[in-house]
Amino acid sequence: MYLSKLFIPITKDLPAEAKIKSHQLMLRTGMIKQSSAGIYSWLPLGFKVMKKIEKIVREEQNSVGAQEMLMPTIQSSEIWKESGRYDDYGEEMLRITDRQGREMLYGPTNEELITDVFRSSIKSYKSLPQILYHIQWKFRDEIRPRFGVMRCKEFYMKDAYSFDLSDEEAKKSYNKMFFSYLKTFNRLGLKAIPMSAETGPIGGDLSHEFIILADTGESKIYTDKKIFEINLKNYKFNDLSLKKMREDFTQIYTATDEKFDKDDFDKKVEKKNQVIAKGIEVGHIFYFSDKYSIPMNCMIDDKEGKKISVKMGSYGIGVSRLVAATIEANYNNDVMKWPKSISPFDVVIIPSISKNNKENLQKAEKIYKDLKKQNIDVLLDDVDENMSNKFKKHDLIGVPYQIIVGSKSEGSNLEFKELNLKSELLSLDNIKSKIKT
Ligand code: 5CA
Repeated sequence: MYLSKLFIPITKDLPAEAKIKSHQLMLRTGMIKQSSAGIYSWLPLGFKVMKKIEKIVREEQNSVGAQEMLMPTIQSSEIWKESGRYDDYGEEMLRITDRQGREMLYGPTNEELITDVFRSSIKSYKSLPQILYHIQWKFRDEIRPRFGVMRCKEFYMKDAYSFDLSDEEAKKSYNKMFFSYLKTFNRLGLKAIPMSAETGPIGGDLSHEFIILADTGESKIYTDKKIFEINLKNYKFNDLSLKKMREDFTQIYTATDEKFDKDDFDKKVEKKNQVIAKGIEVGHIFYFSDKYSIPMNCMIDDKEGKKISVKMGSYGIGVSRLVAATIEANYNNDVMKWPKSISPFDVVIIPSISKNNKENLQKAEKIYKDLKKQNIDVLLDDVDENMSNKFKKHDLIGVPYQIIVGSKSEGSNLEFKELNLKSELLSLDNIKSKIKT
């Protein structure tokens, strides 16, 4: 893509309404545009990053055997009346009436809808276990939407739902999701901490939040450095090993502000291992057994032909929130640097251009074509602007690698720079292999 053709409305001014770095940057680099309070359009740069995150989330869901489907955003109030949450959910639920006067709502979450799908299709223990998921827009009429897409009204969420025959079996599904979440956040280059959590309006008594470290996070967390040393590769994908994995994670001290007790922390965590940091919740998983299946009559025949209620859990990842959360986790010294796995481009070529010298631009175009052929997603900054402005702009956009075509290039060697590091002279072949690894 040529920068001059890209729809990327970069602004110089710091947006006054944006209080945190990710919100400022997403507005400044034209990743998003607010359409009304808590509701955003995703412009090409932001959309590209979100789609890359979505792809990783999807791959990791599929790899633990979850099956993708798609449920609608608009739901009927009937099923919510059955579960008892239609009144309980309160003002966060956006309620709509259709032309026949039927009460509808924009789904804030999908426990009821998936239970309805499940009860009408599955009748026998033979079809269990199942994990279904979708990636879909949700709406919560947040009283105080803030920090851009971090806490907004309309957001993009991956939500999965597990169905099992017994509590014991259901915990195995829970552990699979726990594992898949940690792998997902690793691939996004984030340090995630699973913390035992309150269940709120979703319900149940087993729940974990996944919090990633970021200086501007809303929650303060206390934990032990050891939690970052657990290597997921040491666990196999079987029930026993995944049970051990969850135990290994959950036996390590973690607490948020509300539950923090200094004496307990000092007793359980050696001074040199104590981590006190800020974090952002990017995922939340719940086991709530038959909270929905009993009132909604989601029953199946067990081996003896007896009717039993299905045991369920639900598992959410804030896909759109992750775009902002990743920025918060990676922003450093006024430079944004995307993890390679989700960067909007793999590399940017920055030629030094002037009115009477188009040689660098021609050289850059040649490199551009060459990289394209190798399936490298490359951005070419063909805008006629001085180099210092260009560098400032690319520090904002955060593409992790730069090829600078200017006075420093020598023969076939090019100036290559990894953001936040010093530049070096490398051959194009060496550059390609750096980008690809
Ligand atoms: N049904 C369950 C699991 S599928 C559920 O809805 N869980 S949740 O309420 O915790 O939401 C899941 C994830 O969605 C959160 O961890 C968070 O990352 C994201 N999320 C929730 N509310 C918002 C919001 N207002 N703006 C942006 N992301 C949000």
